[in-house]
Amino acid sequence: MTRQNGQAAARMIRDMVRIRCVEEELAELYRDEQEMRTPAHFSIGQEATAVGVCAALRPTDVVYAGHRSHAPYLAKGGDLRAMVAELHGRQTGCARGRGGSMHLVDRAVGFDGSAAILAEMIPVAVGAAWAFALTGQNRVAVTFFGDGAVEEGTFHESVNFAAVHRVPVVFVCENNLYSVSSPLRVRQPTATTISERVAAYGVWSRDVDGNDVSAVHAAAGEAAERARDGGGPAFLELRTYRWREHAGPGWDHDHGYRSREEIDAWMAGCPIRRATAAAEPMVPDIAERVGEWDSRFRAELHEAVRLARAAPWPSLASLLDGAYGPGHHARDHDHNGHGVDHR
Ligand SMILES: Cc1ncc(C[n+]2csc(CCOP(=O)(O)OP(=O)(O)O)c2C)c(N)n1
Repeated sequence: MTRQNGQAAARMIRDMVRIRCVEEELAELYRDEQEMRTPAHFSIGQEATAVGVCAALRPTDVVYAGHRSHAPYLAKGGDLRAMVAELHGRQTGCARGRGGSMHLVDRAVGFDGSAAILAEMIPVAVGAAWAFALTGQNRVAVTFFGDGAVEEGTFHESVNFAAVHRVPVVFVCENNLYSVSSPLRVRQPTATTISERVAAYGVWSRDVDGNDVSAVHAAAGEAAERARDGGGPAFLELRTYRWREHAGPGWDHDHGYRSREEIDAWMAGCPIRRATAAAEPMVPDIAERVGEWDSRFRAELHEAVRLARAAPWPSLASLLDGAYGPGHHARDHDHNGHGVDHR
């Protein structure tokens, strides 16, 4: 085991700890106050998927996500303060306070967007990746979505199109076994897995332990490099589990749609704990470092919350900026919020 491997493992653990700390602190604030009025879908327990995949990408690659977007946004390097301001509806938010938790974006780091409509960003990612291929850019697009999004027609259209045109896109399905409270077995055929069905399109497809960050990283690296080298699209089914309720900060042990034993078993397989144990031989002080990161990231989150609360709301006059409709013209903004008028 090399020092480099140890450093890479430590970086991924750090990034997972950051997402865990940020989300746990946000969940506490959600529960105790009413400052953030956007529905939020936490990825607590699922951190290895976003971190393992994004660690395998280049800064010039782009990522899209769905409603459960905090983790991929942060893993791709999205600005934490802009995310927290967005959750507070402020002008300084990454979507200028208009999008909330499910519409994060940070184009400066290649987190090109997320949206609340299931599977909506999948064809967008395919389009972006196809443009990269057509213009000879050595970049890939990655799209995160849940097992529920696989039931949308546009998912199949997108996979079909990407397969036919050998589009450099990586489809990342975070299979956490549930769509809200419906288990996978009542929604999809049980005789085959999602990755097997996608393989039937002729797409390179892998079934991966999504709570093993090294396995996710290795599979994503292979997927991205194949796509980059003209090998066409790739699909990853990452098996993981969300610890909290579908939307919101609470636990749902008593809701009756999944058993206490099942939740406990998945929590015992915590991706951060597993990665830390695996890294110990290479990085003997890893547990100590995790402790330091833990306090640092919780403090970082509270500073971001303090800044967000002090930030201005979007002005009423700017309400229709960026919107299309009768009686006004589209007005786009670049990433820094400077208006670009197309009139
Ligand atoms: C087209 C569409 N249908 C229904 C919904 C409502 N909805 C929001 S999240 C969700 C469940 C999604 O499950 P999955 O894709 O597995 O992702 P997870 O929440 O488990 O991460 C549903 C049905 C929606 N947002 N969009």
